[in-house]
Amino acid sequence: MSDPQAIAIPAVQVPKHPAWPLLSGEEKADLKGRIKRLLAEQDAVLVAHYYTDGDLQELAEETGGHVADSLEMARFGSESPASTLVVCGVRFMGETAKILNPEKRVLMPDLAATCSLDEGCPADLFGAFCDQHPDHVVVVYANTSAAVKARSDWVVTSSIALPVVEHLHAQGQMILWAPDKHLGHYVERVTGAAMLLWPGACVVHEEFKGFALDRVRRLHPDAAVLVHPESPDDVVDQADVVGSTTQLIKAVLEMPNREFIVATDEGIFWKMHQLAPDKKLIAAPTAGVGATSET
Ligand code: CIZ
Repeated sequence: MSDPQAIAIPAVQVPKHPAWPLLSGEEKADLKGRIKRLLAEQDAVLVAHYYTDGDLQELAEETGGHVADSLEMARFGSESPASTLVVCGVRFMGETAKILNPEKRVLMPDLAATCSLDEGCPADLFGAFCDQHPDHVVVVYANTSAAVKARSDWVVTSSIALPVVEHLHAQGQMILWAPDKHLGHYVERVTGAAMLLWPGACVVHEEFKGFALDRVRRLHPDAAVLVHPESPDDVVDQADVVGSTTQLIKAVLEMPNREFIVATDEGIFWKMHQLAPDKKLIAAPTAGVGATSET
């Protein structure tokens, strides 16, 4: 099993979520009012990821909570005086909040919300793989379970992966990277570090197709292409900016272009629209419908 390509990672099951009824404006306002009251009563604060539904992001901001990437969510949770953190995101984000705030109560609205990268890297298989490469320093992406993080030497998010790997590479360390092979490959290309890559991938980003993006770019020649590095190489290769969610939002704000083709989960459009309402956002093409977190 020392060849990463030989690792049979489990097929990722997209969990069934309850189908929520579409609420009328009045029902939604009512529900929001109840949630606001409960947050206040329970000394709780809402922390939402950029990939969640816009209504949740709005509610987080209206109630003194925060909308951010996983690193900033964790930081906000630690700095908040609230004794309960309501983490709106996938399971690893709730786990990270609990690791950093063991004394706080951490709640999640949907415990079935998970991440295919996390699901595709079970701790026992991963541990066995690490054991076969004791000479490698283990760097894992934040999108993993607490058990996988516990087996690692370093934990990174997409916003800090490059400087951490650059640092280890400069020290001459051999690196084992998990779980996202596309992000790992991107990090290898930028840093020049050759890493042993766990063969996982994100079901959302893997849907983006290079040939289809090429066609959309021709239709929008003035649009800047923003790509998350969990995407396949032929998508990353067409990017004007490759970056984490926070870096892509910053690009929409700071670049002079009026149009952007965005290759990451469409949940991010809420924050991009909020900060740059005059800019046109185009979802990067997939083989099917646009990308959104199915897990
Ligand atoms: O670290 C995060 O929040 C994720 C999942 C993506 C990103 O690029 O920020």
